[in-house]
Amino acid sequence: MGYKVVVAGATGNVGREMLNILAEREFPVDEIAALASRKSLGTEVSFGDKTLTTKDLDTFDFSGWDIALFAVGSDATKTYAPKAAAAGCVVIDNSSLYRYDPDIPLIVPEVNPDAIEMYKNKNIIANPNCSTAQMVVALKPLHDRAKIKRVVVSTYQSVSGAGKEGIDELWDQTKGMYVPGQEVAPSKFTKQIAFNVIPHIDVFMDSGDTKEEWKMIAETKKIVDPAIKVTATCVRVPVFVGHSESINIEFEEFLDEDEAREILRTAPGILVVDKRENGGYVTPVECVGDFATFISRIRQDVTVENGLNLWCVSDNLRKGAALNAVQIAELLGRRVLKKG
Ligand code: 2RA
Repeated sequence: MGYKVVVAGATGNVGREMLNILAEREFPVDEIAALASRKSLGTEVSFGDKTLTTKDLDTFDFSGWDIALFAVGSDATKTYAPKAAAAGCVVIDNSSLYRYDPDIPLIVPEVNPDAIEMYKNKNIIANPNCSTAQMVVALKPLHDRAKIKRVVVSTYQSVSGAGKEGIDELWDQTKGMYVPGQEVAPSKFTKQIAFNVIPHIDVFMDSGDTKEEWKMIAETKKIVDPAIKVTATCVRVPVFVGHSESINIEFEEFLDEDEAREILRTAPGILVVDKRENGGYVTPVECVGDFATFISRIRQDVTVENGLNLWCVSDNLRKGAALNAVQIAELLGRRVLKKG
Protein backbone atom coordinates (compact mmCIF):
# COMPACT_ATOMS: atom_id res chain seq x y z
CA MET A 1 0.00 0.00 0.00
CA GLY A 2 1.39 3.39 -1.01
CA TYR A 3 0.56 7.06 -0.62
CA LYS A 4 -1.91 9.48 -2.11
CA VAL A 5 0.35 12.32 -3.30
CA VAL A 6 -0.47 15.82 -4.54
CA VAL A 7 1.91 18.08 -6.50
CA ALA A 8 0.72 21.68 -6.32
CA GLY A 9 2.31 23.92 -8.98
CA ALA A 10 2.70 20.96 -11.36
CA THR A 11 3.19 23.08 -14.50
CA GLY A 12 6.21 25.07 -13.22
CA ASN A 13 9.87 24.02 -13.59
CA VAL A 14 10.07 22.65 -10.02
CA GLY A 15 6.62 21.05 -10.06
CA ARG A 16 7.40 19.16 -13.24
CA GLU A 17 10.72 17.97 -11.74
CA MET A 18 8.87 16.80 -8.60
CA LEU A 19 6.67 14.57 -10.78
CA ASN A 20 9.72 13.34 -12.74
CA ILE A 21 11.66 12.49 -9.59
CA LEU A 22 8.70 10.80 -7.84
CA ALA A 23 8.53 8.51 -10.88
CA GLU A 24 12.32 8.07 -11.30
CA ARG A 25 12.75 7.08 -7.64
CA GLU A 26 9.61 4.90 -7.75
CA PHE A 27 8.10 6.64 -4.73
CA PRO A 28 5.23 4.36 -3.57
CA VAL A 29 2.29 6.24 -5.08
CA ASP A 30 -1.21 4.76 -4.96
CA GLU A 31 -2.81 7.89 -6.42
CA ILE A 32 -1.39 11.21 -7.67
CA ALA A 33 -2.98 14.59 -8.37
CA ALA A 34 -1.32 17.43 -10.30
CA LEU A 35 -2.68 20.84 -9.32
CA ALA A 36 -2.29 24.18 -11.06
CA SER A 37 -3.66 27.69 -10.93
CA ARG A 38 -6.76 28.52 -12.94
CA LYS A 39 -4.70 29.98 -15.82
CA SER A 40 -2.89 26.65 -16.28
CA LEU A 41 -5.93 24.46 -15.62
CA GLY A 42 -6.16 21.42 -17.87
CA THR A 43 -2.50 21.54 -18.87
CA GLU A 44 -1.14 18.01 -19.28
CA VAL A 45 2.00 17.03 -17.36
CA SER A 46 4.05 13.81 -17.31
CA PHE A 47 4.32 11.41 -14.41
CA GLY A 48 6.68 8.67 -15.60
CA ASP A 49 4.96 7.07 -18.60
CA LYS A 50 1.58 8.51 -17.58
CA THR A 51 0.03 11.85 -18.53
CA LEU A 52 -1.87 13.80 -15.88
CA THR A 53 -4.35 16.57 -16.54
CA THR A 54 -3.93 19.36 -14.00
CA LYS A 55 -6.76 20.07 -11.57
CA ASP A 56 -7.73 23.34 -9.91
CA LEU A 57 -5.67 24.13 -6.80
CA ASP A 58 -8.32 26.62 -5.72
CA THR A 59 -11.12 24.06 -5.38
CA PHE A 60 -9.14 20.88 -4.63
CA ASP A 61 -10.19 18.90 -1.52
CA PHE A 62 -7.05 17.64 0.24
CA SER A 63 -9.04 15.35 2.58
CA GLY A 64 -7.77 11.77 2.43
CA TRP A 65 -4.52 12.71 0.71
CA ASP A 66 -1.25 11.82 2.51
CA ILE A 67 1.44 14.19 1.21
CA ALA A 68 1.33 17.45 -0.78
CA LEU A 69 4.49 18.76 -2.47
CA PHE A 70 4.03 22.51 -2.93
CA ALA A 71 5.88 24.51 -5.62
CA VAL A 72 3.56 27.50 -5.99
CA GLY A 73 5.42 30.45 -4.47
CA SER A 74 4.80 32.10 -1.11
CA ASP A 75 1.53 33.89 -1.89
CA ALA A 76 -0.36 30.79 -3.07
CA THR A 77 1.29 28.69 -0.34
CA LYS A 78 -0.09 31.10 2.25
CA THR A 79 -3.61 30.43 0.96
CA TYR A 80 -3.54 26.71 0.24
CA ALA A 81 -0.90 25.06 2.48
CA PRO A 82 -2.86 25.63 5.72
CA LYS A 83 -5.96 24.23 3.97
CA ALA A 84 -4.07 21.07 2.98
CA ALA A 85 -2.47 20.72 6.43
CA ALA A 86 -5.84 21.15 8.17
CA ALA A 87 -7.27 18.38 5.98
CA GLY A 88 -4.61 16.01 7.37
CA CYS A 89 -2.28 16.15 4.36
CA VAL A 90 1.43 16.71 5.25
CA VAL A 91 2.71 19.69 3.24
CA ILE A 92 6.31 19.81 1.97
CA ASP A 93 6.70 23.40 0.81
CA ASN A 94 9.38 24.70 -1.56
CA SER A 95 8.59 28.41 -0.98
CA SER A 96 10.42 30.49 1.63
CA LEU A 97 7.19 31.17 3.57
CA TYR A 98 7.69 28.71 6.46
CA ARG A 99 11.48 28.18 6.39
CA TYR A 100 12.24 30.55 9.29
CA ASP A 101 9.29 29.57 11.51
CA PRO A 102 10.83 27.99 14.64
CA ASP A 103 7.91 25.54 14.84
CA ILE A 104 8.38 24.27 11.30
CA PRO A 105 11.25 21.93 10.33
CA LEU A 106 13.57 23.03 7.51
CA ILE A 107 15.09 19.80 6.22
CA VAL A 108 17.90 18.49 4.04
CA PRO A 109 17.63 14.72 4.66
CA GLU A 110 21.40 14.09 4.42
CA VAL A 111 21.98 16.78 7.06
CA ASN A 112 19.21 17.00 9.69
CA PRO A 113 16.79 14.06 9.21
CA ASP A 114 15.83 13.97 12.90
CA ALA A 115 14.14 17.37 12.53
CA ILE A 116 11.34 15.53 10.67
CA GLU A 117 9.69 14.82 14.05
CA MET A 118 8.77 18.54 14.25
CA TYR A 119 6.35 18.21 11.32
CA LYS A 120 3.58 17.42 13.84
CA ASN A 121 3.51 21.05 15.01
CA LYS A 122 1.73 22.38 11.90
CA ASN A 123 1.70 19.39 9.47
CA ILE A 124 4.09 21.46 7.33
CA ILE A 125 7.76 20.84 6.42
CA ALA A 126 9.88 23.49 4.67
CA ASN A 127 12.29 22.85 1.80
CA PRO A 128 15.40 25.09 1.83
CA ASN A 129 16.51 27.60 -0.77
CA CYS A 130 18.31 25.94 -3.69
CA SER A 131 21.66 27.63 -2.99
CA THR A 132 21.49 26.54 0.66
CA ALA A 133 20.64 22.88 0.01
CA GLN A 134 23.76 21.97 -1.96
CA MET A 135 26.03 23.91 0.38
CA VAL A 136 24.84 22.27 3.63
CA VAL A 137 25.21 18.80 2.06
CA ALA A 138 28.91 19.65 1.67
CA LEU A 139 29.31 21.41 5.04
CA LYS A 140 27.68 18.82 7.31
CA PRO A 141 30.24 15.95 7.08
CA LEU A 142 33.11 18.41 7.46
CA HIS A 143 31.42 20.12 10.42
CA ASP A 144 30.97 16.75 12.15
CA ARG A 145 34.73 16.10 11.80
CA ALA A 146 36.29 19.50 12.52
CA LYS A 147 33.57 21.93 13.68
CA ILE A 148 33.12 24.81 11.25
CA LYS A 149 33.66 28.33 12.62
CA ARG A 150 33.05 30.47 9.51
CA VAL A 151 31.90 30.09 5.89
CA VAL A 152 32.46 32.57 3.05
CA VAL A 153 30.49 31.59 -0.04
CA SER A 154 30.16 33.14 -3.51
CA THR A 155 27.43 31.66 -5.68
CA TYR A 156 27.08 31.49 -9.47
CA GLN A 157 23.34 30.85 -9.83
CA SER A 158 21.65 29.78 -13.05
CA VAL A 159 18.71 31.65 -14.54
CA SER A 160 16.32 28.73 -13.96
CA GLY A 161 16.36 29.80 -10.30
CA ALA A 162 14.24 32.71 -11.49
CA GLY A 163 11.73 30.41 -13.18
CA LYS A 164 10.69 29.97 -16.82
CA GLU A 165 10.89 33.73 -17.37
CA GLY A 166 14.56 33.69 -16.38
CA ILE A 167 15.32 30.92 -18.87
CA ASP A 168 13.38 32.71 -21.63
CA GLU A 169 15.17 36.00 -20.97
CA LEU A 170 18.66 34.48 -21.27
CA TRP A 171 17.63 32.68 -24.44
CA ASP A 172 16.04 35.77 -26.03
CA GLN A 173 18.87 38.13 -25.05
CA THR A 174 21.51 35.72 -26.34
CA LYS A 175 19.64 35.35 -29.64
CA GLY A 176 19.24 39.13 -29.73
CA MET A 177 23.02 39.50 -29.66
CA TYR A 178 23.34 37.57 -32.90
CA VAL A 179 20.17 38.57 -34.72
CA PRO A 180 20.21 42.36 -35.27
CA GLY A 181 16.99 44.17 -34.44
CA GLN A 182 15.96 41.65 -31.79
CA GLU A 183 16.89 43.82 -28.79
CA VAL A 184 15.45 42.30 -25.61
CA ALA A 185 15.16 44.67 -22.65
CA PRO A 186 16.02 43.25 -19.22
CA SER A 187 12.80 42.36 -17.39
CA LYS A 188 13.23 39.44 -14.95
CA PHE A 189 16.76 40.60 -14.11
CA THR A 190 17.65 44.21 -13.36
CA LYS A 191 20.41 44.25 -15.98
CA GLN A 192 21.37 42.30 -19.10
CA ILE A 193 22.08 38.66 -18.22
CA ALA A 194 23.44 37.43 -21.57
CA PHE A 195 27.27 37.48 -21.48
CA ASN A 196 27.05 39.22 -18.11
CA VAL A 197 26.88 38.46 -14.35
CA ILE A 198 24.57 40.22 -11.86
CA PRO A 199 25.48 40.45 -8.12
CA HIS A 200 21.85 40.76 -7.11
CA ILE A 201 19.24 38.03 -6.42
CA ASP A 202 15.96 38.89 -4.67
CA VAL A 203 15.59 42.26 -2.85
CA PHE A 204 18.19 44.39 -1.05
CA MET A 205 18.03 44.49 2.76
CA ASP A 206 19.06 47.30 5.13
CA SER A 207 22.30 45.42 5.87
CA GLY A 208 23.34 45.71 2.22
CA ASP A 209 22.96 41.93 1.77
CA THR A 210 20.33 40.71 -0.67
CA LYS A 211 17.49 38.50 0.62
CA GLU A 212 19.11 35.54 -1.20
CA GLU A 213 22.30 36.07 0.80
CA TRP A 214 20.33 36.44 4.02
CA LYS A 215 18.51 33.14 3.24
CA MET A 216 21.81 31.26 2.92
CA ILE A 217 22.94 32.63 6.29
CA ALA A 218 19.68 32.02 8.17
CA GLU A 219 19.02 28.59 6.65
CA THR A 220 22.56 27.24 7.17
CA LYS A 221 22.28 28.21 10.84
CA LYS A 222 18.88 26.51 11.19
CA ILE A 223 19.83 23.32 9.33
CA VAL A 224 23.45 22.76 10.44
CA ASP A 225 24.46 24.87 13.49
CA PRO A 226 23.45 28.37 14.64
CA ALA A 227 27.03 29.00 15.81
CA ILE A 228 28.44 28.92 12.28
CA LYS A 229 29.22 32.40 10.91
CA VAL A 230 28.21 32.70 7.25
CA THR A 231 28.73 35.49 4.75
CA ALA A 232 27.47 35.15 1.18
CA THR A 233 27.56 36.92 -2.18
CA CYS A 234 24.90 35.56 -4.55
CA VAL A 235 25.42 36.19 -8.26
CA ARG A 236 23.22 35.43 -11.26
CA VAL A 237 25.16 34.03 -14.22
CA PRO A 238 24.22 33.20 -17.84
CA VAL A 239 23.76 29.46 -17.25
CA PHE A 240 20.41 27.77 -17.84
CA VAL A 241 20.46 25.11 -15.07
CA GLY A 242 22.95 24.32 -12.32
CA HIS A 243 24.14 26.45 -9.40
CA SER A 244 27.86 26.65 -8.62
CA GLU A 245 29.41 27.85 -5.37
CA SER A 246 32.92 28.77 -4.29
CA ILE A 247 33.00 27.88 -0.57
CA ASN A 248 35.72 28.97 1.85
CA ILE A 249 35.58 27.26 5.27
CA GLU A 250 37.40 28.01 8.52
CA PHE A 251 37.38 25.26 11.16
CA GLU A 252 37.96 25.19 14.92
CA GLU A 253 40.77 22.64 14.28
CA PHE A 254 43.04 21.80 11.34
CA LEU A 255 41.57 19.53 8.64
CA ASP A 256 43.96 18.20 6.04
CA GLU A 257 42.72 18.50 2.42
CA ASP A 258 43.24 14.77 1.77
CA GLU A 259 41.21 13.83 4.83
CA ALA A 260 38.53 16.34 3.82
CA ARG A 261 38.40 14.76 0.35
CA GLU A 262 37.94 11.27 1.84
CA ILE A 263 35.23 12.49 4.21
CA LEU A 264 33.34 14.09 1.30
CA ARG A 265 33.88 11.06 -0.94
CA THR A 266 31.98 8.86 1.52
CA ALA A 267 29.34 11.42 2.58
CA PRO A 268 25.67 10.96 1.56
CA GLY A 269 24.51 12.78 -1.59
CA ILE A 270 28.02 13.81 -2.66
CA LEU A 271 30.13 12.92 -5.70
CA VAL A 272 33.74 14.13 -5.53
CA VAL A 273 35.37 14.94 -8.88
CA ASP A 274 38.68 16.46 -7.90
CA LYS A 275 41.81 16.05 -9.99
CA ARG A 276 44.40 18.80 -10.41
CA GLU A 277 44.38 18.53 -14.20
CA ASN A 278 42.44 19.82 -17.22
CA GLY A 279 38.78 18.91 -16.72
CA GLY A 280 39.38 17.49 -13.23
CA TYR A 281 36.37 19.35 -11.81
CA VAL A 282 32.62 19.64 -12.38
CA THR A 283 30.88 22.49 -14.22
CA PRO A 284 27.11 23.28 -14.28
CA VAL A 285 26.42 21.76 -17.70
CA GLU A 286 27.58 18.37 -16.33
CA CYS A 287 25.30 18.37 -13.27
CA VAL A 288 21.97 18.85 -15.06
CA GLY A 289 19.52 16.01 -14.39
CA ASP A 290 21.76 14.42 -11.76
CA PHE A 291 20.82 13.86 -8.11
CA ALA A 292 24.32 14.48 -6.77
CA THR A 293 25.98 17.45 -5.15
CA PHE A 294 29.36 17.56 -6.88
CA ILE A 295 32.50 18.71 -5.06
CA SER A 296 35.73 19.74 -6.78
CA ARG A 297 38.83 21.93 -6.19
CA ILE A 298 39.31 20.77 -2.58
CA ARG A 299 42.41 22.48 -1.23
CA GLN A 300 43.87 24.05 1.87
CA ASP A 301 43.38 27.78 2.46
CA VAL A 302 46.83 28.62 3.81
CA THR A 303 45.96 32.25 4.55
CA VAL A 304 44.28 31.18 7.81
CA GLU A 305 45.17 28.58 10.47
CA ASN A 306 42.44 25.98 9.68
CA GLY A 307 41.11 26.87 6.24
CA LEU A 308 39.75 24.90 3.27
CA ASN A 309 38.43 25.89 -0.16
CA LEU A 310 36.07 23.88 -2.34
CA TRP A 311 33.87 24.16 -5.43
CA CYS A 312 30.29 22.87 -5.21
CA VAL A 313 27.91 22.28 -8.17
CA SER A 314 24.40 20.86 -8.27
CA ASP A 315 21.21 20.90 -10.36
CA ASN A 316 19.22 23.67 -8.65
CA LEU A 317 15.90 22.26 -9.88
CA ARG A 318 16.77 18.84 -8.38
CA LYS A 319 18.82 18.86 -5.18
CA GLY A 320 18.08 22.56 -4.91
CA ALA A 321 14.31 21.99 -4.95
CA ALA A 322 12.39 18.98 -6.32
CA LEU A 323 14.77 16.18 -5.31
CA ASN A 324 15.16 17.50 -1.77
CA ALA A 325 11.36 17.73 -1.45
CA VAL A 326 10.92 14.12 -2.65
CA GLN A 327 13.69 12.98 -0.30
CA ILE A 328 11.78 14.63 2.56
CA ALA A 329 8.67 12.68 1.46
CA GLU A 330 10.74 9.46 1.48
CA LEU A 331 12.04 10.31 4.97
CA LEU A 332 8.48 11.08 6.14
CA GLY A 333 7.35 7.73 4.78
CA ARG A 334 10.18 5.78 6.41
CA ARG A 335 10.08 7.51 9.78
CA VAL A 336 6.45 8.54 10.27
CA LEU A 337 3.74 7.47 7.81
CA LYS A 338 5.26 4.01 7.23
CA LYS A 339 3.21 2.86 4.28
CA GLY A 340 4.59 1.56 0.98
C1 2RA B 1 17.09 31.81 -7.30
N1 2RA B 1 17.39 30.69 -5.16
O1 2RA B 1 18.06 31.13 -7.70
C2 2RA B 1 16.52 31.58 -5.91
C3 2RA B 1 15.12 31.06 -5.98
N2 2RA B 1 15.05 29.81 -6.63
O2 2RA B 1 16.53 32.70 -7.96
